[in-house]
Amino acid sequence: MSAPRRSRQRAAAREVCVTPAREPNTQTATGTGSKLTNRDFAQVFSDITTLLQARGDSVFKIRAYSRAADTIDNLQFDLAEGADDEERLRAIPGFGDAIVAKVQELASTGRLEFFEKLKAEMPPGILEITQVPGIGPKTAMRAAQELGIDSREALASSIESGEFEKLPRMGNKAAQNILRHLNARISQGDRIPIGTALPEAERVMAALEESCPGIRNLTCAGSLRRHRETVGDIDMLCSADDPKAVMAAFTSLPMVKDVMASGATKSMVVMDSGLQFDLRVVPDAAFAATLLYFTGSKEHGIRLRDRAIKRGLSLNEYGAKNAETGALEEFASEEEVYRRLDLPYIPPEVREDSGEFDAAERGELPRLITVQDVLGDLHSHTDWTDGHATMEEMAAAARVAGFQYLAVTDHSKSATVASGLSVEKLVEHNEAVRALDKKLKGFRLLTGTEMDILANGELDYPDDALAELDIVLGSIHSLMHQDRKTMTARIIAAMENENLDIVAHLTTRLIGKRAPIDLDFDAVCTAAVETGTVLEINASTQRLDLKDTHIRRAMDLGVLFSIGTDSHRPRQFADLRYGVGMARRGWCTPERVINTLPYSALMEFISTHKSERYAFMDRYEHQP
Ligand code: DGT
Ligand code: CA
Ligand code: CA
Ligand code: ZN
Repeated sequence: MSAPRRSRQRAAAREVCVTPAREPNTQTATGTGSKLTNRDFAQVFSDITTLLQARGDSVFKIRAYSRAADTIDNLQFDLAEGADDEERLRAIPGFGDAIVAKVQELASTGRLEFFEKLKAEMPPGILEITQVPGIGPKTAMRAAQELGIDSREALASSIESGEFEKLPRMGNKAAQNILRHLNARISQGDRIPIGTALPEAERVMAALEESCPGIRNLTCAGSLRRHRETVGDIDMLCSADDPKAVMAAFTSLPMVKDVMASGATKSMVVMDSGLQFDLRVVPDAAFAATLLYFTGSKEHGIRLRDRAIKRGLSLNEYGAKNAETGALEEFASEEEVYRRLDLPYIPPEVREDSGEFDAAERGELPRLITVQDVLGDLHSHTDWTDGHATMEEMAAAARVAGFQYLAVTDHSKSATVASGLSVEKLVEHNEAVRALDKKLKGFRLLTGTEMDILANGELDYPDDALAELDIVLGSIHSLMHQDRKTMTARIIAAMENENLDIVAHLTTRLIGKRAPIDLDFDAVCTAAVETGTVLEINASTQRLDLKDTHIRRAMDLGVLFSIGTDSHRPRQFADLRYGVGMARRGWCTPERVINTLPYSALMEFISTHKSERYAFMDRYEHQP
């Protein structure tokens, strides 16, 4: 087990570019001086696609740009660096004269005249409001021209005033749904999704370590270390003998855009990514106490200080001061601080003052699941449907990421946007999975599907087709605005089918973009336990679904989980860590997650009748 473990850590460390939630990039490539990434190029082409669609341009032109955006997103080399090599550009599928010229212009000047002109010709706000689910380019155009809507805020007030729903083919129900998605975004505010923040923090930490050899113990703290799904800013901490040198290195990193504050031991900067970073430097002896303090949460810290006072200590950023003698006790680790306060170590993810102190006192803090506990991935896509790599490439990448097995779960027939597989194609797909599985040594593939749960809870494939598969995921991909009662009944009806193993991304929310479906969560959990169905913790950075509070509640209700990366590209297997982070925040233990089972035990689990699977998992003895 030690070999794959090492390789997964390596893969995770290399992974500095986890797909961020797509944002309209209003100042795309307008020469900030820094080199464009492939994502920047792809974003420009995808924005062009949107604008051409809005103005009703030719479908061929639209398709050319949208295809270019997609291709660039999936490119294996750096476009900005390779842009001079015209032959290489022309070899890229779909790169004709127009695209090649635009890539070169962008790479050399940082802007694109064609794009700037297009933006100037169109009403403002099109790119912003097409980001809202339910608003396509055509609707955005009509909203702009007929109602003067030029921003999310203007859109929200137009819906609230009842104007917006009068647009052709809109109506009150559709308008209200758009408003729900808008509100989901507003409640996130300016907070950054962890899928953007963590890779960005790793990029900055790597650069800082390189430019400042004297630095020790560099780590993130704050909400990022606690793995919250969004963070306000990024807090970092380190120790060093020469704090001034660290501050100088930090504030002059190439990615720093603005220095907001810079002191002898503390600086605050804004990076070119727009993210705000705080860095503090302390002496080695104070590091543990400071880390504890700046990891938070604030509420957890307050409870810790209360406990310290009861023991005649005053806890601060440097250590614990004896209230009588004034002597400062220092600590070599966070564990030591907790021990001094008669507590076991409490992991950062559960430091939210939500019951961790009581559990710790009673010795009932669970052993939280780790990335190393997860042995296989049960959710992935290939180019058989909407994935961007072949089955062979995905299997190889899953293995490199440290997994021992992988379920290939392409989409079912109703998922037309994701080019779902017909029943006949599904049979071919199974054969392909089995054939590849035979070829691979020391790695196993499972056949599977991510199948739509239809409007009334019926499944998208007939039972005899499903019975052939190792893993059947069921997902809501359509009719997401059903009312609570209908939706709950729909999901429970699907779970009652013996062939449905796992419900994937239950609430369908997209962080900051799409509101969750309305459902009776407790009723779904109860039905999961009763029917022997597993609920997925989807690790995709846009989803994180179930989220922490759901997982915690479902743990209490006795639910079993799987953690799936939902990878559509090879690099996304590294997203496992985000799902594990959510699981840990939900107090989830390895014993409750079926893909901590070794391959043979997992196969036993799925060949057990659904009604006996929970009992199987209860009986199973995990190796420590
Ligand atoms: P964020 O940035 O909004 O996602 O949340 P945090 O938790 O990272 O909060 P932040 O960045 O304001 O501060 C980092 C940590 O510093 C926080 O988790 C706990 C500690 N801290 C900050 N302000 C206070 C305070 O007023 N009292 C206490 N006890 N701790 C604080
Ligand atoms: Ca913070
Ligand atoms: Ca902060
Ligand atoms: Zn899905």
